[in-house]
Amino acid sequence: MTEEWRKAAERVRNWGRWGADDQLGTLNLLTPDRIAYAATRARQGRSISLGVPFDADGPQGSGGFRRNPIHLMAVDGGDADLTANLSGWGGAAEAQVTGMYASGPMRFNDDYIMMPLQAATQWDALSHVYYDGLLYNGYPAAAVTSRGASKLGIERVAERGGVVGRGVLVDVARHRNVARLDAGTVIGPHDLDAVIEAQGAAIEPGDILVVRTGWWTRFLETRRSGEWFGGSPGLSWRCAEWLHAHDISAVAVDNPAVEVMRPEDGVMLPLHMLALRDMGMPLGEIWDLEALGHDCAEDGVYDFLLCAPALRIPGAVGTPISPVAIK
Ligand code: UVW
Repeated sequence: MTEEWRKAAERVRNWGRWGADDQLGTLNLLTPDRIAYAATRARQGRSISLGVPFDADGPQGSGGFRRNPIHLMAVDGGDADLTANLSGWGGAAEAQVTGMYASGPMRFNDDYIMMPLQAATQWDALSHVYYDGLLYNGYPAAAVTSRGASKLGIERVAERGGVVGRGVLVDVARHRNVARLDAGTVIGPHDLDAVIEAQGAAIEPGDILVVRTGWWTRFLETRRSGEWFGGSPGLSWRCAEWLHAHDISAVAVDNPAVEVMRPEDGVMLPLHMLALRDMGMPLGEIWDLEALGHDCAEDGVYDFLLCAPALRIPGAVGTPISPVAIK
């Protein structure tokens, strides 16, 4: 790790800022005042989905340590025929389904999903990454075991009712008049300033920064997940001090990892480390910002009420989400 990166890590580190036992990090900046203010940004009653599909055709491919979701039906209408035509097929399940179907014309369907919590649109919990053996706020890496995260699990976010706040879209691709940024494009702090100034929505403390690169459309075009991950444009780790100085509460991008996926100064996932481990700032990945981008360009309004609650999964290091922007 470079000296420059280490020094930046010290400058942005929020450990102790909200108490020695804090597990929420920058979500502490989403105060009641800021949430009430965010609600006033929903003025026209338009709700825009920011989530990508959780399906077998998703961005995880089949080769890495993650897989695409597998969706299985557990009960469906065809089971009525099964109970009628194939007695003895399923023990207790048969008894249960027969009992329900035999009692009248009303039926039900049920299903399961098997997937990594990081399969598609998600928040990374603060327990997701670490270095030098320490997690955010100095918790030991050993706080995360095969039984889950005993500290900094995603349930902390869910229990506090988050993530809800004022979102601000920074549409870097549209600002540059391109459908999407080229592979490997690095977005630096000055780029954020330039786009925000052109768009006209000033950043305020506690805001959730939502950055559009257009990169999600590349995946939809090719469905080649390896190339999509490896070529991703995104934020430079040098944006960490910008995020810190502006008191951003969370950052979400339409790419796989928020940051640019090319080595910057020899550090592995450098912005991940500064955001999650040093600042305590949740990262939102694989968001679909196409509809929001169009909407903001049309009415010239780049802020909105953003609702992206975490699932309450004790000990999880991330959560699938289906965020919405309400304008
Ligand atoms: C890792 O940091 C390993 O994954 P993600 O980009 O999903 O947060």
